This record gives sequence, structure tokens and C-alpha cells, in this order.
Amino acid sequence: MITIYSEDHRLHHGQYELIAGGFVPPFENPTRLDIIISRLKEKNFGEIKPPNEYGLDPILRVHTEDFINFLRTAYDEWYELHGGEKDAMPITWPTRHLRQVVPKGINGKLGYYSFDAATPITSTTWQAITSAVNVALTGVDLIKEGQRAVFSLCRPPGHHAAKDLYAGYCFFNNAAIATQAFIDKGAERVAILDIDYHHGNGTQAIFYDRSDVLFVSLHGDPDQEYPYFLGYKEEIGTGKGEGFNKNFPMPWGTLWPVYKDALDQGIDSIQNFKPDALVVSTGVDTFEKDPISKFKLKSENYLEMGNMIESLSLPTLFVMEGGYAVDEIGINTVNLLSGFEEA
Ligand code: SP5
Ligand code: ZN
Repeated sequence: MITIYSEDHRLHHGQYELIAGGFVPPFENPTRLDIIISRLKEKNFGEIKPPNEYGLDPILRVHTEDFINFLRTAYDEWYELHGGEKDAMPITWPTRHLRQVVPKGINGKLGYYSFDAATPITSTTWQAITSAVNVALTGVDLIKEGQRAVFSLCRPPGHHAAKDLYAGYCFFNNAAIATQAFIDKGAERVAILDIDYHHGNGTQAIFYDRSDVLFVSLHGDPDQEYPYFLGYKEEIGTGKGEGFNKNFPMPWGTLWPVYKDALDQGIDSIQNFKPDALVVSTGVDTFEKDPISKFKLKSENYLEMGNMIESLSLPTLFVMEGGYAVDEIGINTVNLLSGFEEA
């Protein structure tokens, strides 16, 4: 399997995230990809290629122009106000009983366009997030050219980002942009299987009223787990999209047998949908030793997971999302891809 990868991911490396009441160095950091790349090489997994350039047009198919402009200029506006000591971070959000206005100043805009304080914007975040989109889109093109499967090793991740909202370490929704690109290049239907530990709230929101994209997500129950405010079972889509959104929330402590049963059901619904392509939002934060997550999957389970995904016999784009147990992130990610390839 070909991997698409750019060193530009290093340009996003925040100083802090807010978690459990304190600011700590971000769990989402460049080391994650270093470990995945070294495992891919160790296993001789396949060619590692740089991305092509696609510009902003494919991003505009998913995100709003005002949001894109905000991300492009946010750090500079922040720097002008606060200086360069700290990364740009929101401190206030437009929740209930407040207006949904877009304030002119940067502090207000950071709150308007985000929903957490775990997603710092640095002076070079923009280059990293546009490069991650190029990594995803290059995967789409290789599949259009006939590859059965491609691994788009994106960083930063994307599935928490909606059309005009960032958070959860995500800015542009790489998987959603790739999905839309498949459709713009002729696919009638595309399925997204989101196996990151956290609900893909951004991806769900982007395609919630559409019947040409089926979104299936397996994740920690939002009653207990981030992002808390989306990802419940009863969210099935709206309007034309009704029936094309499927959530499988599972409790803390979930082990492989229960996870596998949900994955079987998700795979069945993808099969019935008869998509032209599959995008896998690939998180390995379901691993038992993940430092911020509470499922209990083991390294060997990812082999079987890859095998099960392969059984759909679909052109498949793996787009990297989360996974923070860096010591094993390479083993688990490459297990998933090997399970697919060796099926
Ligand atoms: C792409 C992705 O995986 N984003 C995840 C963002 C999760 N951020 C909030 C996690 C809150 C976890 N709860 C605290 C546990 C600390 N021991
Ligand atoms: Zn996650």
C-alpha cells in the first residue's frame, strides 16, 4: 500500500492543551508520525510519497470561506494583540444565552470558530493544515488512478472539524474533504467509517443532511467521553440524510468482542449502501494504553479490524486521525493496514 506523507506536519506543534484542569504539552504532536513512519519502513510496508498541491478549492467544498480566512490569519491577528510568547487559544465560547455573532477581534473569533482549548494555533499551523489536506487529496487521486487502497498519513487530524468549527486537535476535516473530492470526481456514493476513539462530530455535521455520504462512527459514549455534545445513537441524519448517519457509542472499558460486534454492524450497513469508495477515519486511540482514552483494544485486534474492513472489497482511503500511545502507535496503525492488505 502506498503511503502519502509530508514533513510539513511538523509545522504544527503547539505548546499546550487544556486537559483535566491543567495545561500540558499536546498529546497530538509530531512524534506520532515519526513513529508511524519508522514502523512503515521497518515492515517494508510500501512506497512513501509526497503529496501534490491542490490549493483551496477542494477545502471550500467543505469549509466556509470565512472559516478558512480566519484560520489563515488567526495567528497574525493574535500576535498583533498578544505578542509571540504563546499559541493562539480561545477562552470564551458562544454557548446558550449568548449571541452567535462573529466578533471583530481575535479573542472573540477564536471562541466563535472553536469548541475547546485543546487546539492551539501556532505561527505555522496554516502550512501544516493545508499540507494535511493535500496528503488526503493525493490519496483520492491515487485511488482514482486504480490503487485499491492508500494510506494518507495526515497530521493534524481532522474529524472534529465541521464546516466552520475547529477543535479536538483538528482544523480542516481531511477525511470529509477527501470524501467530497471522490464525489466531485464522479463517485455517486461514498461511505465513511470512523474508527477513531472519539466521535467524528465534524464529519457527521458536514454530511448530516446528505444521502450520498453514509457516516458510520464507533466511539466512546458521549455521555462520558469527548466531544460530549454529539455522537449519540439517536442521531440518524436529517431530511434527505435521514438513515445515512449511524453512531455506535460504547462505554469506557470496551473490549474487542463488543467492539467487533459493532464493527460488524457498521460494515453491514456500509455494504447495504453500495458505495463507490470507502474513507476510513483511522484512529488508534481505541488502544488499551492510550493516555487519554478508555477502550481496551490490543495490538493484535487492529490486524483483525483491517481484515474486516477489507471484506467490503471497496477502494479504500485510510486517513490518519488520532492515537496518542506513541510507543505503540506505529505497531497498531501498521497492524490495521497489514490486516487489510493481507486479508
Ligand atoms: C483527533 C482526536 O483524537 N482528538 C481527540 C481530542 C480529545 N481531547 C479531549 C480529551 C479529554 C479526555 N479526558 C481526560 C483524560 C485525562 N486523563
Ligand atoms: Zn480520537
